[in-house]
Amino acid sequence: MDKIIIERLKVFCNHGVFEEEKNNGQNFYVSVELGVDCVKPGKTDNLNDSVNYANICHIINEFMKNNIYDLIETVANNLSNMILEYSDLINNVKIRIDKPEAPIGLPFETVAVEIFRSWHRAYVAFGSNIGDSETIIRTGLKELADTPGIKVINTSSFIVTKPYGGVEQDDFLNGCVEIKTRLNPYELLDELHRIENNAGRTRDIHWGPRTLDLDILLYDDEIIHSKELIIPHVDMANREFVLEPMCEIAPYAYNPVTRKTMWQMYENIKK
Ligand code: PH2
Ligand code: MG
Ligand code: MG
Repeated sequence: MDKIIIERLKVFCNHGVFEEEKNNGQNFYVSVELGVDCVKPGKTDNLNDSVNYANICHIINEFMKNNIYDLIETVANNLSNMILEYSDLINNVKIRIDKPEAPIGLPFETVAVEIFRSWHRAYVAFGSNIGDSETIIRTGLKELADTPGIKVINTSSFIVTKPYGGVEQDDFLNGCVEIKTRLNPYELLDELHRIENNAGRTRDIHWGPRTLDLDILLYDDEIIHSKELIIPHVDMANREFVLEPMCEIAPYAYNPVTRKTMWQMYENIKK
């Protein structure tokens, strides 16, 4: 990926754990690498096809002067969020904040933090079989779209499906969404749980009736097996209620473990 680079933008401001740092201020130096595709602006010679680095410098300068944080980690994190949101052309950002005058009381060159943040593509399945499922799902999807760091790109049709998995219960309303997110998989999971809880979700019977279920199907090509989270979704290949809506919005998205596309998995099980 091409980059636009800003090196050591100097900002005098007041971040720091100690009162004297907050009162007196010191110099910070901000270095940024923006992941921006330069092919199009390289041909058109039009700034509208790229990201104006001067604007980024001013955003950084103003944010750092108008806020006071204890940690440069927090400064870097907030800056990365603002920069990723600034333009759809920015795919990722690396930020380094140097604080060479930090009050350490020993000779040193500099101290710094460096973070890398990116947009990611994820697919989330939704389902409901208690209450007014259509309204519950629409409300949940609105909350998803309103969550900072999540943009809903595409939503499938809602389909009525027979319960899968052996528990006798009412029919479901199912579908899935494609999102772009700057949250990591665990942050995304927390937001999905928050939205499920807002819909009155309780967790009584495993695979039982639910007001709203939001499951991460895919997150880029990542493979995660932890106590809290498994990605890709383990049972995707057996679930028509997942594969049918996925084939509508992303037939060529694939499971990075089995390397099967949604279309291939659906062809294998559809009746
Ligand atoms: N979800 C389950 C179990 N069974 N069946 C259908 N048709 N739709 C679902 O969303 C569903 C299910 C557990 O998440
Ligand atoms: Mg589920
Ligand atoms: Mg679930």
